Amino acid sequence: MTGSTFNKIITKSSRRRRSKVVLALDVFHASRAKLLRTAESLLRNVEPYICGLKLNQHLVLSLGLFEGVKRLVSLAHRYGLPTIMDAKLNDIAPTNAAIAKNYFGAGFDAMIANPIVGWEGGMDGLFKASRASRKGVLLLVYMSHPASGEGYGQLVLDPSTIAPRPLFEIFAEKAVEWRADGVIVGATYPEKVARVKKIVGETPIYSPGVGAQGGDLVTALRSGATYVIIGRQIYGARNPEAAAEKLCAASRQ
Ligand code: BMP
Repeated sequence: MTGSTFNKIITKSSRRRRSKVVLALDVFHASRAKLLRTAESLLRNVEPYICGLKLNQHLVLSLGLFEGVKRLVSLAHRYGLPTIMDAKLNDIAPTNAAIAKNYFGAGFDAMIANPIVGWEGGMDGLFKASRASRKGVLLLVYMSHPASGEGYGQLVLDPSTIAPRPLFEIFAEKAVEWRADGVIVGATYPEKVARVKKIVGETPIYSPGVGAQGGDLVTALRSGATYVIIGRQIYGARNPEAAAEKLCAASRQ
């Protein structure tokens, strides 16, 4: 649903910067002080070419949520960039809600979650906490890694239908029903991106797996992705700024 608060923020950021690239800042360094400096300097250098920042546990575990990570989130906000916490939440409602409230407390604008736990007593807690804080929820629908089909591609007998259906199609339908702010579909499976697009319509599709995992940015966007999530192809490049600039330009086509 494009009208949500989180969608408004990222749409505005994407239009203003003319970029559909969300940076996955998954850097690591044994020295925590060096790690924070590296992460901050990377963000400073590439910020003109991205429309959002996604953090995973890489930085949370090393830098601490209310210490280094909160500083990074504030830095992103100073540039006008929305921030997504990739915790892939996957628990009972009170636990999901408590984890999300911590991340929202540190300033994050949206959470990534796994719809496998279902609504009642699972995802409902997360959506309630997110709506109360006017934050976003993005749901995994088809992941980017080679074994993704073992889970998301399974044919299941949904109680509402007679014939077996791929699980990811049901997740895509649930994302619409639950009014998620976006779905995640791997750029490594452009045909899945296209299929999900048909189901979710205006709900934005975030597509990771570009570059290092073999996915192609332009193919993903042409297949229906709204944004691409990119990590190593930017922060692992000899010149991250030049890499981000090139990917940003490619995302405008
Ligand atoms: P990279 O561009 O370096 O492959 O990083 C992709 C990022 O997106 C990582 O943070 C990863 O955890 C995340 N991700 C993914 O790669 N595939 C998915 O299906 C879902 C993800 O969140």
